[in-house]
Amino acid sequence: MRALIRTMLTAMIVGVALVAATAPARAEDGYDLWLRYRPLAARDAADLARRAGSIERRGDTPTLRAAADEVRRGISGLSNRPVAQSVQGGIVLAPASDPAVAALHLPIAPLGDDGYLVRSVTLEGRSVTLITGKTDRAVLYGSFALLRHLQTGGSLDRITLTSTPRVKLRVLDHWDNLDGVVERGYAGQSLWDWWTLPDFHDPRYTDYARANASIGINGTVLNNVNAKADSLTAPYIAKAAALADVFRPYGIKVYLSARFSAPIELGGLKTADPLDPHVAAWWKAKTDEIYRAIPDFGGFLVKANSEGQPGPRDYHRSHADGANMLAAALAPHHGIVMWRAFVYAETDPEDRAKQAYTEFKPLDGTFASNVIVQVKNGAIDFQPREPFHPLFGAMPKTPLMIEFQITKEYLGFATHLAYLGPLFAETLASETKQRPGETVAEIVDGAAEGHGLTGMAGVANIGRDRDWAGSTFNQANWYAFGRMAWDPTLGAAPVAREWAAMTFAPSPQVVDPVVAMMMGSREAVVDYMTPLGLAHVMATGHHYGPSPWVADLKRPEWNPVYYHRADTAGIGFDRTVTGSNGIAQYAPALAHLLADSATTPERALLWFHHVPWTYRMRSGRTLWAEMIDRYDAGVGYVAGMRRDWDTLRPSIDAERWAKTATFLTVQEREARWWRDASLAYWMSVNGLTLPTGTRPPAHDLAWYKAQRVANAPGNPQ
Ligand code: GCW
Repeated sequence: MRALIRTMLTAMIVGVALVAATAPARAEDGYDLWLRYRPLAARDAADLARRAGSIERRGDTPTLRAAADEVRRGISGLSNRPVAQSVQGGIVLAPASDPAVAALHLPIAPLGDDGYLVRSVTLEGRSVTLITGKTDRAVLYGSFALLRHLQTGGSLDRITLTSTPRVKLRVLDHWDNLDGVVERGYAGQSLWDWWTLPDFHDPRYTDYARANASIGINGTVLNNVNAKADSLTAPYIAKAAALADVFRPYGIKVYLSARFSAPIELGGLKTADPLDPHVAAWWKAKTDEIYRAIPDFGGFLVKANSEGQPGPRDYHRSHADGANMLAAALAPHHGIVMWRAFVYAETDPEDRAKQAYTEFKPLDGTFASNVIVQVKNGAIDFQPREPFHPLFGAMPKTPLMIEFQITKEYLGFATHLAYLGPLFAETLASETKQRPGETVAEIVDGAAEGHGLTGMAGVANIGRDRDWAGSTFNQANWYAFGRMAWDPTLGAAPVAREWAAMTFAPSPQVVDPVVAMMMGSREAVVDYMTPLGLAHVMATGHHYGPSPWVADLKRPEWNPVYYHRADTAGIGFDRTVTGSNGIAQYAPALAHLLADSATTPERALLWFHHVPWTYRMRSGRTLWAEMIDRYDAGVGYVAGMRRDWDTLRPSIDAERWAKTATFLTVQEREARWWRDASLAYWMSVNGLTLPTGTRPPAHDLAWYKAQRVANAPGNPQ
């Protein structure tokens, strides 16, 4: 009996010890993002330790040091043992110029500057895993690729990993104000503590750079496009320079949003006219000053003549005049201008969706060679779903970069789970029909038109929240943006799989259900907010919650009724020849399809057509019945995600599980709110009833209209 008790006790102690050995050493609060490096299963960890017992770095640059530090951190964590740097490592980081690497005659040339090769080789008589590429930066990217491989279930056995980025500028746009408020930010205050910069380098700045480098991001615009001239003053240049110093080893360049009227506000000039020589001289001097502090400064991002921002149109000059003037100041330093095409004017009665094209298309071919025009994914404004912007494919002589919004201004802020990979992928895979088979991705990566300057920008969702992005699943959107900017053809599901394996655990029991939840989540948001091509039906100002009834705002195109045009007869914005003829901005072959509601994809029906409530859908249902079905599908999907997440509870650490579970409860409640408020309003317009069996809205329309969301985050006052 005693012996039995002793055996049981021993078993219990061993059990406790085993649990302790496998339990995460650090709290899982989301801070580590997808770079958690938690121990692999015992056998894999031992195998890794055997093959990667030490790490060798050939070269002593800040970038190589950063890369080797990351590999050491990652391998130590995954193998659950300390890993040393030594002169003879199982993993060797070396640029291709290293004589021993050069002697291997590896296919480095096609990799370009940033492409990497990770391969099992025999180097000077030893079997090693070599991480190499033309530049130190490529070695850094290769290091992260190797760690990703190991975190997602790969081993070091006969490994070959290689990839070259298809897009040159892979940039995060921070809409961070100098007072710490992030416009459309739902993850707390700005990461940049301008007050303690340039002296204090918060360790988070380094972790931010690590995270970005791990997904290939190589640029960051520090301040909001609704810019203050102050960011161009000497003290703020010094602060930006301090950040640039932290980011440089990670291959990340700093850019600034430039306020077009800065020569007046800072320089005391009477004008900001881009053709005025004093204005040009002011910008040249200012640019030179920035480069003295930040020798590898990336350049300027400009929002001009849009939503109250100053710009060249104030002086009857074109957007090209404005962009080219800045480009001339930057050119000697190899800097670039990212000039936004997001323009529309309240004085212009033209369909808002047409205005950017109307303004920019005639300027094709007139921009300086270091200007890239930054075009939002859709023609209105980061809605849950928009058809691709008609400028893609329509300005063949001008490099265009695409701008996505990673922060979820219109998709439920931080609380709603909406994986944006499918949104990015859907836009990138859209066929322009300008030339046979041409996709938006091929415009963005330069393949279609042969531009060398290419780019993808994402409006960041990062703040000072412990988990950076406001929720674990929002981290996936940051991750997906970076991965798809590196390669726009990767696909949303493979990227989600990588992320889920790294963020939670590499087992199919976790990855499969998590990815399944993610993949339908954005469509669910579309369904419960803006089904079948609806857009811009959200509440005023903060943009949270439904308000399709709003009709009294100053500018016509700020009102939801402008977009949905619902009346007793039907709903939708007629962009055919009988309406705004917006479809004519697309290639003729596409315009031809969009001209007819029957050949328009149903997901974009109400974007292009005003159709009767009784319109027959492909399902055989009326439009009205189909809309109700979509709203219900959206709400139902969220309820399903909540249930799926419940079943994952044993596999996910407590803190991250609980926060997501709570957010899913919020999302389900709010999906219902969207559905019910929308249905109540549509019924007040169309006078129709709900089909039998349909759940009626929980309240009457007056109740929904009376709802107020106070102090919603991210809303510029
Ligand atoms: O979506 C709108 C946002 C504004 C933003 C603007 C833009 C930075 O509501 O907050 O301003 O787009 O992209 O410039």
